[in-house]
Amino acid sequence: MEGSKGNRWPRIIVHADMDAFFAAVEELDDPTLRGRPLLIGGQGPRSVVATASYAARRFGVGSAMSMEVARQRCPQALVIPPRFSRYQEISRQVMEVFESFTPIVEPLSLDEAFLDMSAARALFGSPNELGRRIKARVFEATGGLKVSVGVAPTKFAAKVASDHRKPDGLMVVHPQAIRAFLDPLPLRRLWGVGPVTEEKLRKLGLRTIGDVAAASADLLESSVGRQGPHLIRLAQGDDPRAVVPQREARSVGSEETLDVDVIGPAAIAPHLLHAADEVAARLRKNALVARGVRVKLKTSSFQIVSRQTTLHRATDNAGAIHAAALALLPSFPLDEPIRLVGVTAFELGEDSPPIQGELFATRPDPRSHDLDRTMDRVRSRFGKAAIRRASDLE
Ligand code: TTP
Ligand code: MG
Repeated sequence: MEGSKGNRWPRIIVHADMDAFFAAVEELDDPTLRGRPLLIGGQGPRSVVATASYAARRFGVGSAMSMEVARQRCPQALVIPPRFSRYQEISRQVMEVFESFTPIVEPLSLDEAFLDMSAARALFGSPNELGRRIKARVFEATGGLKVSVGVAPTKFAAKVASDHRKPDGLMVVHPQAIRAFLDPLPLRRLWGVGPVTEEKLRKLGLRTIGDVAAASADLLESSVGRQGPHLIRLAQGDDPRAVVPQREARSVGSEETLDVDVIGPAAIAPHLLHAADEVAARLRKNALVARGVRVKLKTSSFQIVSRQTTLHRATDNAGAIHAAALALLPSFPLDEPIRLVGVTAFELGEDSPPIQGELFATRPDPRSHDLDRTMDRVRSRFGKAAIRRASDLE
């Protein structure tokens, strides 16, 4: 069971951003550089600073500044030319760590990504504990790099939060604290507000995100057009944007919001079968097999709970996935009506012919495998609704 704190989180979104990324990698690879003022960038007269170590930032230098100006402000800084392939290599390690927490990872740049942890919350403890674990795993995997982490119910709040306590930061913004967190921040922290929009908003007498949240939609629309209502919603902490994974699929899922809520395992089971059918069909279509099976349920009060299990053998069989999903049901709190049922297969691998002697273990029931294939063929010729299991029908 989740703690009562976790229950008020509609979604758990993490934004993670490495500290002084290029400079930190240079310090990692050459410990004699640690703690020294570093400017990463070219030496030429027109070059700009890609990033500065935190020791150099104290002198008022930073990204995108001309190298010339930066060197004037911080003459003792060491200038280091960037090594992009090394940064890419470390970036891959970091993204892999993120993907070990959730398949829903949206990288924004080499050193930064959103993670949607909503479905995996039961695995990693409280949002604070989750943030600590991500930081520790990144540190471990890279051999000593630090990442700042923001955890919040929306992308916008998570992004602002990760920056709030940099470097080596961890900040959790609880759903009920979003407004208090955002309100005092300056206009420029609002997504989509550049210098031009900022000036327009200032002319309206607005100074902070809280001012925007309290402004009238008509007033804002007359000044900044259709962006106005959007900015108000964002300032009010209303940001429904989803984390959109941009990597190759690491899992295959199917979920369905039910026409009517159901209660109890017997009522949930047919929906699990329906989802397992879909998942298995997509696995087969992509010549994949899965070892992990995850069930996600959303209660009528919109709480999401998920549980997962690992199969002895990888499968693309609907029956095997359904059986694993059913076996997870007793570990759910099932006393509330359920409005959404989902099944996800993960730990994917390529489908390969069964090894001799393992035939029956790999394909526990050859007839059920044939049934799956037949259903695929009928569906692909006549559409998805053409055939359903008898047990799928009410
Ligand atoms: P950032 O995350 O913006 O900066 P950072 O990681 O150096 O520092 P911090 O997050 O702690 O504030 O960018 C990540 C890397 O991208 C940065 O190390 C260098 C590169 N970069 C540029 O090359 N040019 C730029 O203008 C910016 C902003 C970043
Ligand atoms: Mg960074």
